[in-house]
Amino acid sequence: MGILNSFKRGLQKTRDFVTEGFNRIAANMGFFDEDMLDDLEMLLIQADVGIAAAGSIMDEIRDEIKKVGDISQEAVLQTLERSMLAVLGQPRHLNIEEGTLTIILLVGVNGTGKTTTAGKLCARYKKTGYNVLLGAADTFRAAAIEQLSHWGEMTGTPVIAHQAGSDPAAVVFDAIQAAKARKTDILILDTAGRLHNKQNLMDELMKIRRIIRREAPDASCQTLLVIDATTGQNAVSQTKFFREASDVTGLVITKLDGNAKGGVVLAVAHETGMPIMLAGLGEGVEDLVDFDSTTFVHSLLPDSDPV
Ligand SMILES: Nc1nc2c(ncn2[C@@H]2O[C@H](COP(=O)(O)OP(=O)(O)OP(=O)(O)O)[C@@H](O)[C@H]2O)c(=O)[nH]1
Ligand SMILES: [Mg+2]
Repeated sequence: MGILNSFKRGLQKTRDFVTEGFNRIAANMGFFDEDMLDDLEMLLIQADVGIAAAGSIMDEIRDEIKKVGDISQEAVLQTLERSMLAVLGQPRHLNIEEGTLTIILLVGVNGTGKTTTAGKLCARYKKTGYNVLLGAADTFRAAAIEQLSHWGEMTGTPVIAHQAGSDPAAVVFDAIQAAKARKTDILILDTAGRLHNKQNLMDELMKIRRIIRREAPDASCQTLLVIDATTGQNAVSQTKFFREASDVTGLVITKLDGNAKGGVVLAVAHETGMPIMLAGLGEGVEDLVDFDSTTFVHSLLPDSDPV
């Protein structure tokens, strides 16, 4: 399936909500007056675009109308598309550097999809011929280790794991040694999303970071913050917390298929300025795609007539 179709299918609920809403607002007259622009702003906020991002998008639409004077449905749609793309910024994909170890560290609050994303990434890279290793650095719950081991079995990938309750930094240490010994291309590390308190979690992530820097100084390390799209504006505050605890290099937004609130991607991009690298569009192994701003926006909005 092409990437546009994957996005369209995954974002179906948000797409229906936004597309139907837009067409409903525009249906009466085929052009936009001030009240209709207010309705459009409300629609964006209801799709979880966030007040600030929605405000910035609407400012651009109003400015364009003032400048050009075109209030047609088509013109508004085109400016909407353009300003959404501006909010999303330049895309950055998760690149694997050849000839050196790549470490992908997955962080995020509990239940956002870290372990699932680890499994999906593992399957993706195995399929393209990389030598992959999984590290179960979520030692908080026995079930977490089992869950990752299950992905390991499914994809034929070795998993470095210790017992539940052991020190996650020790797992990371062992996983790095194993990766070096086995000439692994990509080491994917799963971490805990919940500890006894926030300080514990922050300390643990910082310790993991120190071990990686010390034991694998030449590795290319990507720390991906996994965010659940269904948690709405909460996602923005999570990003701020994790950026302090770990050197987040990019975001993974999961469960975009879960409800009609996929607009949260725009809120997160606007509020944090972090690149969104991957999108989770379902629970299946194939349901993880490189985030593509243009495809995302095209999947959200009604099809515009080519100009
Ligand atoms: N619909 C949907 N479900 C997802 C997606 N990604 C993960 N899930 C589901 O979300 C649930 C939690 O996923 P996990 O991968 O266990 O989340 P986690 O962050 O590892 O959770 P903890 O280990 O408890 O911190 C599971 O039921 C997954 O199948 C997605 O993109 N779409
Ligand atoms: Mg997990």
